[in-house]
Amino acid sequence: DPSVSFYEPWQLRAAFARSLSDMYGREVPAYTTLLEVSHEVNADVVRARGADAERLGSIDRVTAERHGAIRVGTPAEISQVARIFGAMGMHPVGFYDLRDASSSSVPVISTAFRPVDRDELARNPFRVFTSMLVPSDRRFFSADLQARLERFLGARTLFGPELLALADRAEADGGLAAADAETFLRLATAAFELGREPVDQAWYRELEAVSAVAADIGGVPTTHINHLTPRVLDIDDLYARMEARGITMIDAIQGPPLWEGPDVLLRQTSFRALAEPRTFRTPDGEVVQDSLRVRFGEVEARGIALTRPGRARYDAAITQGATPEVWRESFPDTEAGLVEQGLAYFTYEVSDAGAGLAGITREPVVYEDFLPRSAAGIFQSNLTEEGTKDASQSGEDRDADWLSGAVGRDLHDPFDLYAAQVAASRDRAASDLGVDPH
Ligand code: OOG
Ligand code: NI
Repeated sequence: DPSVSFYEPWQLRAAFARSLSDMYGREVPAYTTLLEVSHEVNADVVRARGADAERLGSIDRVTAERHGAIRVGTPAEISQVARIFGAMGMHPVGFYDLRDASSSSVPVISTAFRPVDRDELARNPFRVFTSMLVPSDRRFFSADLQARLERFLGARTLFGPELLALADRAEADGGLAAADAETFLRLATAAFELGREPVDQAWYRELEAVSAVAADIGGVPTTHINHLTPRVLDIDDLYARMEARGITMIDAIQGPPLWEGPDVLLRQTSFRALAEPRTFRTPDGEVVQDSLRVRFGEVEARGIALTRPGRARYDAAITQGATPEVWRESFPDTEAGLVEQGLAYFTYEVSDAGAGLAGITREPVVYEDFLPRSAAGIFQSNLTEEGTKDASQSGEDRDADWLSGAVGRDLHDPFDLYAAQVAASRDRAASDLGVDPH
């Protein structure tokens, strides 16, 4: 944008999300179809429901809204990722351990980089689910394979020195001058392009036999965006329209069912990973064309953020099956019911009720995070091979503190962030009304 001479973190974030989206659209044309259909669905919902359609975010926010998913191999790599996202005002939130999500487990632990302040979220809520391989987990990797994997990962460079220097400068100075911003955005986008170098076939296949995700991360010398997910206001409609266009979707929409009560947390679905051409180097040195199916097109609908008790209720309901019947037994069918039972987060805004009277309106807080169970499902639904896992071995302990150490930054607790948003709104409302909030 030639009118901008200095890019603040949110402008870098918004520009990066657009740039990644353009790049991913060129690499995965079906993603462009998904965007088209998402826009059609959103426009129809706004037409049909009016202001109510924007209850969980303005249509401008929702239209630009994406989440990305990336996967890296080592603490050094994830700490570099944290510097790049830090430059864009994106901070690590939450800890997800996908290694023992029962039926579908993958050898990674994850966090999500995203803006944490209300105003920053409103400007652009871009978030990236970021996973890191755990090569020391004996359920997946032998000591020998771990050693070779760590050697391979230790020898590669995902993010060059110029990109990292610009990232550090942006974070220290609160942004970048236009020319530097342009370089930063170009290098950051390029870092997530699909690699063109031939893949070592034997190495890739050896890892793939253990876990397709391990091969995707540790079988290639570069990283890439795995998927970029737009937000829709009616995911059931989107699902039907994609199938009508002849695009095969995974079997189900994951998360809560379609029902008459308020939408909570997250509902997600995706089209199946498409075969993308990749070059391989065979063990006898020949370069051959083949294909890999690792990247897919996900789409999501976001609902209201749940409190810890609300989340416990959600987890219990999901294990009983995400049917409308289970939901009717588990959740009240109005926002007022969610408030009364303390199940979800709402902010309080002072509005002018007319005739000089102030009114207080209650606004739902949109869920900004992810769900480990659907995350594992999303990983797995797009893998063709089950992989092998030795359940008799025990997994290496990896918790939020450990990941925080690897990332080199504190991990925010998502519940704390939502609660702080509610508390801030109460304070604002009280001061607007000139009363003591306590
Ligand atoms: C990340 C899977 C998690 C989501 O939306 O839950 C995720 C991955 O496949 O790398 O993106
Ligand atoms: Ni995703």
